[in-house]
Amino acid sequence: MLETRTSTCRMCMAFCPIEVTLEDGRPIKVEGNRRAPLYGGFICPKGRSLPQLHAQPGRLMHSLKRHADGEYRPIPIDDAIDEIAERLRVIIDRYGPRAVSAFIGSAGNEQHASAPLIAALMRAIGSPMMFSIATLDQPGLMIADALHGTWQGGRMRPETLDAFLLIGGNPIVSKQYFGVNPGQQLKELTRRGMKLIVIDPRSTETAKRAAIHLKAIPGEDPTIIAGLIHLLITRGGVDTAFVAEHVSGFEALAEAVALFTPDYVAARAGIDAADLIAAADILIDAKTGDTGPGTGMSFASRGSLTSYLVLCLHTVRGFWAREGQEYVNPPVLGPRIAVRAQAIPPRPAMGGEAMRVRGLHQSVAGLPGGAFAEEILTPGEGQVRACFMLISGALNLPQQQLSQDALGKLDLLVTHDVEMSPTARLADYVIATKLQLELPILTLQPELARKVHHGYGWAVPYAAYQPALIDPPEGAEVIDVWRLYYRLAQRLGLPLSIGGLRTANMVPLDMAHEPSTDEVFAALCANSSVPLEEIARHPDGHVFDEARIFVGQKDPYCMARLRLDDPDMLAELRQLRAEDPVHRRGTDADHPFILVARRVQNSTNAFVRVSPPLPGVETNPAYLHPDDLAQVGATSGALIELRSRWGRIEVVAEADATLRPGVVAITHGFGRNLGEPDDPRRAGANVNRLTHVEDGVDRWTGMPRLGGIAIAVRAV
Ligand SMILES: Nc1nc2c(c(=O)[nH]1)N[C@H]1C(S)=C(S)[C@@H](COP(=O)(O)OP(=O)(O)OC[C@H]3O[C@@H](n4cnc5c(=O)[nH]c(N)nc54)[C@H](O)[C@@H]3O)O[C@H]1N2
Ligand SMILES: Nc1nc2c(c(=O)[nH]1)N[C@H]1C(S)=C(S)[C@@H](COP(=O)(O)OP(=O)(O)OC[C@H]3O[C@@H](n4cnc5c(=O)[nH]c(N)nc54)[C@H](O)[C@@H]3O)O[C@H]1N2
Ligand code: SF4
Ligand SMILES: [Mo]
Repeated sequence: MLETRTSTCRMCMAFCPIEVTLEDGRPIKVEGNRRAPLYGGFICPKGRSLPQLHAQPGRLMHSLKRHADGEYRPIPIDDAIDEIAERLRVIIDRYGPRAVSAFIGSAGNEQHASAPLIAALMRAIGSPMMFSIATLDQPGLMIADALHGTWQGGRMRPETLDAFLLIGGNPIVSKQYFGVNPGQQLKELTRRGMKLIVIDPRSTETAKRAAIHLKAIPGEDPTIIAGLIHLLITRGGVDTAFVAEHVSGFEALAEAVALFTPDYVAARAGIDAADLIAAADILIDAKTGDTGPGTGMSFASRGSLTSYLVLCLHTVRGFWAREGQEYVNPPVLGPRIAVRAQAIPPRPAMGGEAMRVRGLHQSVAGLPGGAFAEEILTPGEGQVRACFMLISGALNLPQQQLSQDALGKLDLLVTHDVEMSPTARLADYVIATKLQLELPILTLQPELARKVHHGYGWAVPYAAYQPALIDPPEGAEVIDVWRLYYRLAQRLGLPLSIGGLRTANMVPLDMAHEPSTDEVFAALCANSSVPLEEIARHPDGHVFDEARIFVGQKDPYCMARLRLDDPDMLAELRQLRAEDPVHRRGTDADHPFILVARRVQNSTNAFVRVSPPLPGVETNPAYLHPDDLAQVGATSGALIELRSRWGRIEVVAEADATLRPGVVAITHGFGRNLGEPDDPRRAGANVNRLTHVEDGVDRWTGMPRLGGIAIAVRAV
């Protein structure tokens, strides 16, 4: 029997609406849902490959336990949970709650209730040791929000923008910013007159649409942004009325950026001074504008400083929503809010749990993920001995050797997966989980992410709920991830409360009768702007006009101001201005190239990939400019060695004329564990063998460099 049902792709945060053709209950075809609003039927090859993914050989059908001989054997889920609960109890009794950790990553894309439930369990245990991959992504955005303050009225509306400044991001591939059908959206916005400015060492798919592309040396983003602010100030680009009413510290900022003259910035960042001035003039001419810092600027170190300067630029130009504008990204699943055209004042960026290593500390962005491995490896009181991994801990954490040593030292490592991934191959227990079409979907993840990163979510009140479309394969024992944490709490006699979009208002879960996933969603969305039943009445997803909000008038008693002169930030900027840039970069005769990260269309991080692979992700090649490739004596398809000061990998080379010469780009989330045979042509190579937790550490977030790394390249 053939039938067509609607759902949503969760292979990345774009959450594209899809139409799934089922034959006898199995998916055979996935297309974009043309009846759905906003997306115009767009999907990408990953979405189209969902039927293949759900029929994948190698799918984990049962949970696994590693035995003393190192072999994994199936274990009934309830036995696994009994055993994990018992081991947890022993660890907590002997070492205290801090010995239990969790690490949350992108697994929540697919399993929306997983992160809130592990958070609830950690709270119930009393452990503060919950790490999140957000501190190895763009955590500087949260630091900057804290130290600069935020604008209650939010951003300017995308469809009204005259200018958009993108700093180290590539939305057409990543869907971070303009996530809804980004190619089409950018085409329409630029046709309407929006001028795009892109800072990127690569002529990306997005940079090709830019009015100005600053093809800069990686890591020079703070230099360039400081230079742009200086030009705004000297060329009449300050929104003086806005600054007078809502801002403090203008003079100090103006003084700190004064030395960032166009000639200095151009020489240091390897760009043309005329292009920098042209970019500034676009921003000055723009009545409305927005900015999008991406991973490129963050990975190259100093992500917090760059993010802070980007907010300063924003505020100097007055690029914030004014009274009467429709609020961007209103809550639909979260409770209705009222917003005004006024500042929310700065607050401290640091606070919470102290790490036992390198003086690192919790910040508003969370516990520093860069300290995770050392917290396991460093003996003494408080040492971490158990971990629940909701991420690819094997591949995506910095310094693979260190992370793998740490994971190997744990008394208890639990992960969940749909395949025997590199992380699963290190775990004591692997809980077999459902795949996305076997799960209900709610647009919770993007709405939550939006609270800390404005590159996600929807500018209009869009939401969707669709039920699970298919059953797991016959004979499989697979669960929704959240049930693991719920049942562990039951075994340990701990009551759980959850609060996803409303943390101030915790909802207790019924611990006697296991709820359905829909009931957990309902608890997470308690007091939602639009009732979940109403959302579920729209199988194509819907824009809920009743959830639109408008920016209100400033409270006459509001004294809050956005801050341009945070002393630590301005000190860091002065230090940058005084340093030797080449020394800072670490390039020399032995390490003449700079390695950067890049994402590719057909793979999301280390997320399960179909086999045979989609085009372009058979492996993760190292992209080099053709002249650089010729210089190292290699050709596309040949094996080359990349060597940093911390490690080496062998990878397939690929010529890419869009790169700035001297820059090598590679995608993360490939390769194998150390000790397993390397196979760069089929498994790819793990770029985190070239990173180090103590390299170029951001003082606020503890995040090490994941890009902008000096390396050597040679033919193998
Ligand atoms: N298809 C796909 N989509 C994804 C993902 C994926 O793996 N695949 N991952 C998701 C995740 S987890 C995230 S965080 C987002 C990230 O989203 P983005 O930040 O947009 O990620 P990228 O597409 O890698 O774009 C980063 C860009 O920064 C440039 N760059 C490198 N170094 C520098 C530098 O020092 N300065 C500047 N200015 N630019 C630099 C790179 O050339 C690259 O074009 O994407 C998400 N979406
Ligand atoms: N060098 C370098 N390092 C990076 C990056 C980089 O560009 N360069 N990017 C960083 C960024 S921005 C991010 S967000 C992270 C991304 O890293 P992660 O947050 O790890 O994201 P994924 O790799 O998508 O996570 C998918 C993996 O999670 C595991 N997993 C755990 N639970 C489940 C589950 O219930 N279901 C499924 N399907 N899988 C589960 C599986 O091993 C699966 O392969 O990497 C970071 N690390
Ligand atoms: S862009 Fe592709 S992977 Fe991302 S949600 Fe849409 S179809 Fe899925
Ligand atoms: Mo990320």
